[in-house]
Amino acid sequence: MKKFYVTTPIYYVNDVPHLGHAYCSVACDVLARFKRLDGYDVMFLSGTDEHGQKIAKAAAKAGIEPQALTDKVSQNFRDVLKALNVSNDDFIRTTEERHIKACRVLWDELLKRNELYLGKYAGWYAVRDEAYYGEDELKDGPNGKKIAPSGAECEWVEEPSYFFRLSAWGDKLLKFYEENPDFILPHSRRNEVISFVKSGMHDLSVSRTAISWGVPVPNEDKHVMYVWLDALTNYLTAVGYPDTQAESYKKYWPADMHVVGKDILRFHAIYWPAFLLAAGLEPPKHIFAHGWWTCEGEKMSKSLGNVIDPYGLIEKYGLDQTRYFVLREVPFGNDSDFSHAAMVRRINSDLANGIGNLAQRTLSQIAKNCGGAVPKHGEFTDADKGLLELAQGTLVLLQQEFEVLAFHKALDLIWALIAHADRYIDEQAPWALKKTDAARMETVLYVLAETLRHIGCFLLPFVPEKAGMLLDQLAVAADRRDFAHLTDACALETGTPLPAPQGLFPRYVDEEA
Ligand code: ME8
Repeated sequence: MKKFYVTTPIYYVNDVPHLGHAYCSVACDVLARFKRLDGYDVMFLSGTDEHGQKIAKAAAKAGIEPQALTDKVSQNFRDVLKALNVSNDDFIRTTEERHIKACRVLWDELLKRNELYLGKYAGWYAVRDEAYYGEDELKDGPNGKKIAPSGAECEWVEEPSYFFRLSAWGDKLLKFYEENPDFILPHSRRNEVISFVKSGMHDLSVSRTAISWGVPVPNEDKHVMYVWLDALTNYLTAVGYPDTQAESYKKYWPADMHVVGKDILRFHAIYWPAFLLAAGLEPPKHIFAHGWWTCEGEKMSKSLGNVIDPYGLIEKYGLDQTRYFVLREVPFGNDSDFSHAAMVRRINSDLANGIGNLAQRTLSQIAKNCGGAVPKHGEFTDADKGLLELAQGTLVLLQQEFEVLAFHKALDLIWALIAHADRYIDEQAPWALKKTDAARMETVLYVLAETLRHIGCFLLPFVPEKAGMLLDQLAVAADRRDFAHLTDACALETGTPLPAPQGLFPRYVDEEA
């Protein structure tokens, strides 16, 4: 069986889960669900990033122990995944024993291979990003502060530290990018990584002595691991590392797709493959950097009080409406500004008037005029064949778009099929055939029902509940909803009783407007 290992970033537990976190998790969920339907054995991982200075500081501010903070906030992230109907197979916390063990074994491996050495770090550090910055990258801010390109404030740090020999990996990384042109997606992000590596790499500080909230470095009481080395290792831990003979490790590693926000591409596309290659492990196949959601043009943040709460969206607009909107509104990889007006437009035009209306028109005519059962089809005309062929041909196009996580283009393809079906129903006018040619009316409604079966299967990854309802209304059994069951263009069996049709997507009427 083909396998697919997909991951979200692990979320910092100093924040409330907001639209940005929901976005990435839903995107990975859509990908995982698509691959499962397409016959892959999928491993889908999410989790929380719980160590480091940022978390220690947040706990101190809240007046609680870091472990207590992480227990509470990690659960909030777990809960929001559930509320979003995200189907992750595992949820990892970096404070778990399995993970601490994995980090320490990886460390020993790097040390054994002479990839680490003890030195002293003297330079700039941004706690918000948990990142080291070179002097040349910084700008002067107010009150003599130094500001990183991300906008984070930097502080001067001097401490004994272990270093990873990153400077020795530049050429090997460049060769790796050249040999794997699809490693960094979307392709538009590739150059920024390559030019950063070409500009020359310094060895990377990978342990800290000024803080203690982290994975202890083996045999070095005063050092804890740099939080990014710890965090990135989560992708290995979850499939069984350090047991490289474990069934799950052999099956799933290397990861097929790490989906990350564009702000953390450098860590995933540079440090991560360097650590792995240095430890003699295979790097992941692809890193996809998605874009950023802002709210009214501002970065969302707890302190600005402008975070978009996923629970609020689900309550106001519905779960599947929310999932659909975030993936339809903007190409995955681009930035977007959240707007309620755009959300309402999408719900009404694409969902209520688009798929909702097509399903309603078809299913209510079947209920009224075909005795509430799958109609009988006669010989197909060119128009019938044209629609069925488009439905059949859509799968391979979707598979191509999913290779590069072009969710909006995948949805475009499904909506092109819906538009074709809308034209077909208008042209064939089954309501008029009722009196003149009942047999032809049944054929037309059969073709539409089959098209809806295809659309239902294609929509399952995006809107699992609503697509499930649609397939229920066509009496498609739960074990016949995967893409293998689309090889037959006419799988619906004439005479199968259908349940009474129910609306899928109501129009959204803004009561406050
Ligand atoms: O960076 N728009 O965690 P994090 C879109 N722990 N996506 C957003 C977003 C926004 N406004 N805000 C957050 C970390 N995200 C590290 C990762 S991985 C080994 C360690 C999404 O909680 C985006 O995918 O700050 C981002 O990369 C992710 O949440 C994690 O952000």
